[in-house]
Amino acid sequence: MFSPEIETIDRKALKEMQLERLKYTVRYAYENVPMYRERFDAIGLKPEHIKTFKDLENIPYTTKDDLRDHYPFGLYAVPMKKIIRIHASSGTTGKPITCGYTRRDLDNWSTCLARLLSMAGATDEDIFQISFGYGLFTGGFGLHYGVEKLGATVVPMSSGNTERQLMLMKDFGVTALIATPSYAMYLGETAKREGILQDLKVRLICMGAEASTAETHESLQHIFNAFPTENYGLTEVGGPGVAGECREKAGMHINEDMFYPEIVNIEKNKVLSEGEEGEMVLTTLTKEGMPILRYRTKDITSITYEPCKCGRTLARMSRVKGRTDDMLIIRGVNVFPSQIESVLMGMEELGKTYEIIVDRVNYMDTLEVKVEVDDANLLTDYSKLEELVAKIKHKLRVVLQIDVKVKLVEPFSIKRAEGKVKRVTDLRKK
Ligand code: DLL
Repeated sequence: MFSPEIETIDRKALKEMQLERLKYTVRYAYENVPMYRERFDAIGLKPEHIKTFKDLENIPYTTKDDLRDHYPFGLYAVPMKKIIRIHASSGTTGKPITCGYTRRDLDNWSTCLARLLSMAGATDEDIFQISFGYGLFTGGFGLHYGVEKLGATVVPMSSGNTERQLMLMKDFGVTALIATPSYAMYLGETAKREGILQDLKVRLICMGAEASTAETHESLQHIFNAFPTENYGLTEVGGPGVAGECREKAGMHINEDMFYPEIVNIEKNKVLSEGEEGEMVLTTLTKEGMPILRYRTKDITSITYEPCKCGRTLARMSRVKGRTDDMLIIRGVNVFPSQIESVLMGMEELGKTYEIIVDRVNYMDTLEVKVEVDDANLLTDYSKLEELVAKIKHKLRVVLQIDVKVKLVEPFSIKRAEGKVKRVTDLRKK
């Protein structure tokens, strides 16, 4: 363990530490960030009113729009000379949002990541290839300094150039790969196609930045003969490093000394209990550069506080089911792309890449899934093809309760993503 004193901390002691840090952060944000002071003053709330975890519920949420409205540096709590790094996330629409880090923030950030990598099973003997983009995106640099803090070797490859990625993985004897799940899959299937899988020494795959399913993890484990894990985070609270899986793969341990998580039902404005599914809301506990109170992540998950078999006492969040804004409503039925992925990735006749196309025809929503077959020969055998389409449709119907149109296409015919993958095209929005 990288920080055993924190990772196995007695929960009562953790709660005390969190409450103290929470009170400090609330006061710090109030005194140094005008937006928070104005919000508190508008409802007559003072930092000293926050005495318990329950009191936290009186603080209004912070949203992505708040970050956009204060672009670029309006939410920073320190003068710019104390900010030594800036990252940003563009999202798909609108202005980017930024996050500013002080020296201490960067140090805490790399500690968070070193912990997550170590709980995933990495040691200082591993050689990591980082295939997340380096740049304003938090993935590349975030993981980079985490690997260095762990004392392992970094190959700062960045994203793209798949052939070269594989060449270096082989030549450098890379033992641990860091990538999005979709890019890890692309690397795996390309290595398989080129017949070099047996030359790779990858034993660990650390993924993050996009949703994945148990079936995707199993496929990757099978392809690389390596242990897949994932970690979670977002630019608004500093990037990756919020939570990650240990070897038990029974949820992602949250770095609770640095982040205070709540699971909230936003419509009812209610903080939910252990095990209940809702939106993750995060408050930073140690951030100097840009403290954030009650950030609405839009990510749907749940939390358990049960101690883990690995010996850690840090709470665990379940795999993210999806984002509230990624949820599709098809003829009144809620559909998460992750439900479709679970079905497709669990079928060995299919390849690992798919697309979801939503449209409206004659006032009716339609959902089409386009997926690659594993073996191109299947596309020439009409009866087998029909049979497979029917099987997929049936499985999707069982999970989604709606009819889905299925189109099977040739292996490698769908464009691969090198960073975050975009699987859904919603033509209704046009
Ligand atoms: O994706 C930070 C990150 C980088 C996390 C590398 C892990 C590894 P953003 O670009 O701001 O930051 O996107 C944040 O990505 O709100 C989730 O919707 C999604 N996301 C991140 N990790 C996971 C995950 C980075 N493990 C948004 N599972 C978040 C599902 C994830 N979704």
